[in-house]
Amino acid sequence: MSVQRVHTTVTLMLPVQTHDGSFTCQCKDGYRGNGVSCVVSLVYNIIDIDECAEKTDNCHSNATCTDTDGSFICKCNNGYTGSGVTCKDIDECTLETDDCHSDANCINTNGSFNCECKDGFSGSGVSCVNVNECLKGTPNNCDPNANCTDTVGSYTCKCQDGYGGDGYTCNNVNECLNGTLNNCHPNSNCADTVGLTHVNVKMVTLGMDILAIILLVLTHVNVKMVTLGMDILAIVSSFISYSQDVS
Ligand SMILES: [Ca+2]
Ligand SMILES: [Ca+2]
Ligand SMILES: [Ca+2]
Repeated sequence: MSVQRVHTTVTLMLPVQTHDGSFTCQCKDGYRGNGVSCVVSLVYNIIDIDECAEKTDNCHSNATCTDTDGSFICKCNNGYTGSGVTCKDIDECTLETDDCHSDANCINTNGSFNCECKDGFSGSGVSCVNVNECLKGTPNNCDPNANCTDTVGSYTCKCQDGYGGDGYTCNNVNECLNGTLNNCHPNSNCADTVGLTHVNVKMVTLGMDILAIILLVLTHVNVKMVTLGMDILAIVSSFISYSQDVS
């Protein structure tokens, strides 16, 4: 529907400066006259046209048209800059006029921008907090045989004792192949186990020590027994010899 308004008496002068210092007057669009006098009157039946409603304005697609008496105004929408006839996106990220968190990435969009928390952080983008990847149930790339340590924005993985690797992949270390990695006696057998071998090695060593002590005790006892037996035998022999001498 055409929106029109009829004006009764309006006088408007618009001076226009010229190069020689004088000036000329030019009536605004929608008014008529010689410039010194611009009149809208019923005599001329001049009517203002709502160019915005008529869609006869030349505002940019990203601008808002506002009708005025005798003309219209184009103003770029929020997020855009320009004359209104031309409007271009404002890159808030480059201009750093965004409100993204310091731990978020700013992504410019046409007419606006988005904030996305960086890897290792979670939140709306305007606010971001560290993710604890080491919490039970939180997925991380640590090997099952590695210890996870949370850091701000990330985490680290370190292979547990008895395993070698970068933390993301950990493999059993055979301590028996390296004399500096086990404390087995040179004359003992080292048995590698998966993971905490050194504990087992110590257990084996302890077992060997206990066995050696038992053997030593047993041997000592036997020696005494033998000695005691020899003594008894000597006494008996002496007694027999004495008895024979007496008889
Ligand atoms: Ca108008
Ligand atoms: Ca933008
Ligand atoms: Ca973290």
